[in-house]
Amino acid sequence: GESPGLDTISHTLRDFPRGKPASAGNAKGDPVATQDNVDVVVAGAGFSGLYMVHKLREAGFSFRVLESGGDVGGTWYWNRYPGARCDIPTTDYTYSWDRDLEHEWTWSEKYATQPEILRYAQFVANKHDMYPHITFNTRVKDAVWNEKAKTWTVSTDTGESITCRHYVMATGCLSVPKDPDVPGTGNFTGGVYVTGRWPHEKVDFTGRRVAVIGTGSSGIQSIPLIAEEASQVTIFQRTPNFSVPAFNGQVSEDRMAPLLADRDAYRESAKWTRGGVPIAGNEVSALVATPEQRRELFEAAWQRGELFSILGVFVDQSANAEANEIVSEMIREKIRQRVDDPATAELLCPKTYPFGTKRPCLDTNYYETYNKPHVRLVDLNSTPIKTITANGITFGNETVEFDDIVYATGFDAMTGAIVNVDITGKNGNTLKKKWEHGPLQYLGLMTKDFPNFFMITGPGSPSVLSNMMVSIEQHVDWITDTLVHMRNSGFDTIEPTQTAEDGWVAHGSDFADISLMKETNSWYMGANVPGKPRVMLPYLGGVEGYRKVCNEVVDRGYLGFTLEGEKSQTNDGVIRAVQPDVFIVLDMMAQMGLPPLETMTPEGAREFNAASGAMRPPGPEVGEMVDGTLPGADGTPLEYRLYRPKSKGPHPVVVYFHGGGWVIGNQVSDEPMIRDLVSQSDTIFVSVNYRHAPEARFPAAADDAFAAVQWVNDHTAELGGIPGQLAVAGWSAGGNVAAVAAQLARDNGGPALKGQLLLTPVTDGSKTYPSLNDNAEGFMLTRSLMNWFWDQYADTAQRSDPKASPLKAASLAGLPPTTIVTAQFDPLRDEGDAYAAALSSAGVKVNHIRAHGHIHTSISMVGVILSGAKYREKMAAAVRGFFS
Ligand code: FAD
Ligand code: N01
Repeated sequence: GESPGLDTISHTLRDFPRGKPASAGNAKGDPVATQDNVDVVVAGAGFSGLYMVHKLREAGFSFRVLESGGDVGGTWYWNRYPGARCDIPTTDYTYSWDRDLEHEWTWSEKYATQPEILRYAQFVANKHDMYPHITFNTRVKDAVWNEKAKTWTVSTDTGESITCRHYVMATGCLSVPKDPDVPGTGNFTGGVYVTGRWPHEKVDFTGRRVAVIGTGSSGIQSIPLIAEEASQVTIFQRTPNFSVPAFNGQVSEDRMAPLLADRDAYRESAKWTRGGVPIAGNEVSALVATPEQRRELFEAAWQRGELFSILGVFVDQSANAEANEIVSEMIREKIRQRVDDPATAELLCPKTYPFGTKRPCLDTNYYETYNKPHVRLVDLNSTPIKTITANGITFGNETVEFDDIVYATGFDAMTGAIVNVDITGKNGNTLKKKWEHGPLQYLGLMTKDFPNFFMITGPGSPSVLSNMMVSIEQHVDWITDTLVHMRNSGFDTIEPTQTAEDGWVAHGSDFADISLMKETNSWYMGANVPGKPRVMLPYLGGVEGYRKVCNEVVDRGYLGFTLEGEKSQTNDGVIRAVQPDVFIVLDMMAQMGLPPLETMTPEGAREFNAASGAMRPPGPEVGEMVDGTLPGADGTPLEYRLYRPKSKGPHPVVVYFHGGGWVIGNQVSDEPMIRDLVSQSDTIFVSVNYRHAPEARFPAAADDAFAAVQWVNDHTAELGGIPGQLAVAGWSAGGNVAAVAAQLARDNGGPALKGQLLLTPVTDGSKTYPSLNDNAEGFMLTRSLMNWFWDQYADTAQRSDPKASPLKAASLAGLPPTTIVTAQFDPLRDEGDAYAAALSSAGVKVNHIRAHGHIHTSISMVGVILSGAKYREKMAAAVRGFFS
């Protein structure tokens, strides 16, 4: 990232705001707060810092606010470029904490301009007499924790040193412009402008030749207005952005109506939405909708001109690439309609990443601007900038002269302002060092080894993915409530535990893993700043889900925090340990209040299971499905379904046994997972039903399983299989009978098996493993259901028989290569783990896959629980491995 021009640019950045005296002090000339020992220091006087002032004053804390800019407003103080506006309707991008404000201030437009939003911030600061608390033109340089005194010492670039108990960074997510990493930036002698540090006086581009580098929101908002003045505008585009028309103007009726009807209810409802803006959710899948339905839903969302409507046309567009492509293409069609020249239109159409994985833009006349004769688009992918010269830019094979260069190149987002301050916590640990590979934090609010250090809308919180006003208020409330709680309870310090922090970071990355966002080079991923670690910075769980988490942490006695003072308290633990999508499904099921299976008759349980199975996505297509019967151990015909891959046979064959506690299910009850495994492993699966308990108790199921394996082995060629290429597989009770069948095959002279694949199997009913108690309830398969299954299947005495509990076999030597998948929150986890360990000790080749954050049933839920997909991939790879 070294470029000769950085110094000049940094100098330019430092110099702003131009025309204002860079003296420390209070903007209004009131006496400036001068205390050097306070309860709380807040850095930043944007909307976060201002609300902190209100809350801290209300709670009776002493405090100082330090702001590097010359006035309040933060983002809206610095970003004065032409066209700067909000992209959340201003009716929603509004404080809710002052009820009267709702009547005293009226936004003039759907999306207010920067000057209006800045005036609003100033209005609030004046109304609530906040200015005397804020020291302007004063930057926090470093902050050091004093472990003995339990205080922070905060130092400024004006030479002040302030001691405080708590240090809060309200320094903004998009407040540090990224150093323009373009070669030769320092050579240019014309006008240089950075959107995020725009001069206070109007910049007049009339008659000038202007280059704009960057086509994010700042570029897209400013380009049309620059083009209205300039004689020539050349836009240097690296990655095109998706932009939709803002349709700015009057606030729409349907936005205003609910607000006017009941403002409190409206504001409250915003707090319990995904994005912090009340909006009717769409439950339609793009993959299921007809072309007409798609068009209708898309046009309706388009006409609203709102980010959250176009981001939520279809329920699956943010998680499913195919669904996303449907929306992406409809937006591209619109872009093509707006741009006259087809070649330019194609360059403006984003094609390298899914819609929504970079922040989309709302524009006014952006694409139409390219229809003007004096506006030119340069594609940096085909003609990169070689260098900026004294009076122009050399790119491709040409050099073009410019009077001005506008850098709309974005920000060092979310972490930039925080690590810009040298922060030293316990034992000399620095935050820069700790965050070298990504922001390690708990709830985006605090970080271990840095007691009493808080961040507002920090990395790890929904932050920039939400209406920031709603998120800012929630964070400020949480922080001040915590400070009040500490004061009332005699605690001096608060700090997250290692367990809690690790758990939250893992939860954040689990979310990223199931989103389309992690593949895209966006500032959400830190990918816009050279050398910045690539991690998902904001939390993807939404405003509502996150608020629940924060509230639950408090309700559970500050779970994951150590509080110390007159007394000391640590409630260690992880707030969200199950996979995010597993959590959502469990939450939904809990709300449905379904009756436990074990309260039904076996027949009732079977019907219930079949009915819920009928609602699942079917799983991927396979080549062919053939139904048949084969003779069971006692001659009873057993139904089977054969799943053939699409490729030309013959194929290896897996004999598969379904789950269902030996009581429920049948040869088709695990079909979506089987289809997925078949298509991924290119192997035939023969899923065989077996006799069920209580009608046929132990050992009927086990004997049937072995009989089925023998029969399939004898008929491999007729079934389209490769003789001798045979393995067994099963899930849960099916894993149990598969494991038993493998032992019987070993002990009865064949058939020879190439492998066994056991997904969360039952392996030992003879004793109670800890996981049966730890995961007894709340994870679908419960301890009481498992006990009920066993009671249906086998007497207590029979459960020590290796045909019921394969772990009890005298020897496990000589069994085929084994892949076992166990799930962290499965009551059966420990017996699966024990079987894997015992097989391994007996010399069997074992591939033990531990599914972190999963439950007994989640890996089988194809198309519902996305986080299970990677385990099915591993299972399919294991199957291929058996036969390679
Ligand atoms: P900021 O407004 O960034 O304020 C932080 C302040 O801290 C700044 O004034 C900065 O000077 C100061 N500071 C930083 N470091 C230090 C230091 N070391 N010492 C002292 N002071 C320091 N969000 C939305 O929800 N909706 C929108 O429509 C929207 N539009 C946006 C448009 C633009 C152009 C940009 C850049 C962002 C937009 N955002 C929007 C995000 C916006 O940043 C937030 O909505 C919100 O304004 C952030 O407020 P804040 O107080 O947390 O941070
Ligand atoms: O910054 P950005 P922004 N050479 O990072 C390009 C909020 N906001 O200031 O995509 C050439 O989005 C870069 O290209 P690429 C909003 O949240 C809101 O526009 O990295 N090009 C990209 O095109 C927004 O998302 C509003 O390939 C280079 C652009 O510069 C966030 O702030 C308005 C380059 C940067 O886009 C940031 O927006 C403004 C290089 N070396 C901002 N480096 C509203 O509308 C970067 N680029 C409310």
